[in-house]
Amino acid sequence: MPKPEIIGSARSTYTRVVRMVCEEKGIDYGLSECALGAPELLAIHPLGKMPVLRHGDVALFESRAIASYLDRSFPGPQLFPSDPHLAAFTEQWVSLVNTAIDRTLIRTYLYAYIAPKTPDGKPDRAAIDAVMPAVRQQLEILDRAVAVTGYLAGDQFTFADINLLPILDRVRLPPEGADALAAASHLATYYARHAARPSFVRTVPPAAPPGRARLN
Ligand SMILES: N[C@@H](CCC(=O)N[C@@H](CS)C(=O)NCC(=O)O)C(=O)O
Repeated sequence: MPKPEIIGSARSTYTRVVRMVCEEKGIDYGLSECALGAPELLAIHPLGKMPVLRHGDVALFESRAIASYLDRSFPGPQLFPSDPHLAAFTEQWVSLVNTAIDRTLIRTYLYAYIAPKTPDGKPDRAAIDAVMPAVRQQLEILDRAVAVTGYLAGDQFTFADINLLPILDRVRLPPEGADALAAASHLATYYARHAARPSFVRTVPPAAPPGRARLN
């Protein structure tokens, strides 16, 4: 079987998600680094978002679709459970994270640091202050979700956890995010435990290039 090629960036949370799937399953894959909106992305994703996948004749866009394809196509631990209840729990958390939590924690909070719309390019204090109540509220939701088993879906590591961990990794970098994560004690323990997984360690993003806010 040819080697899957993930096209995206090591700095992108969604690219990291599909890389973590490969790492968890022991899939030999390649990462082709590219910029946002690059022609290689637009050739596959109609909106030019990352990541996209090439695998033999297969070309796919959207991280969840790519992850599901990789999970079904390769041996190794099953990351999308087949049990109906567990499968639904997994989908439930993936959906909430992708439709609401990513928007609050990454697109609004983190971007106010790394891509601020301020005239001087400094972090957008007004945007940060405005979004913090929602950041705290959503981290509390996640805190309750992992409190009992230490996983989002049932008592096993699934794609729901993979889909969340790169976001938590970024949100803890600026000070308010770090404080909010520390205050959500079950979630902080969850993050620390799963951040030790080889799939997470082997996909840590490189530091931001010069000229961009350095949060790591
Ligand atoms: N729903 C998409 C989201 C992908 C996404 O938004 N990726 C970001 C990088 S982490 C991106 O391409 N941003 C550029 C843009 O939104 O134009 C997926 O799950 O693959």
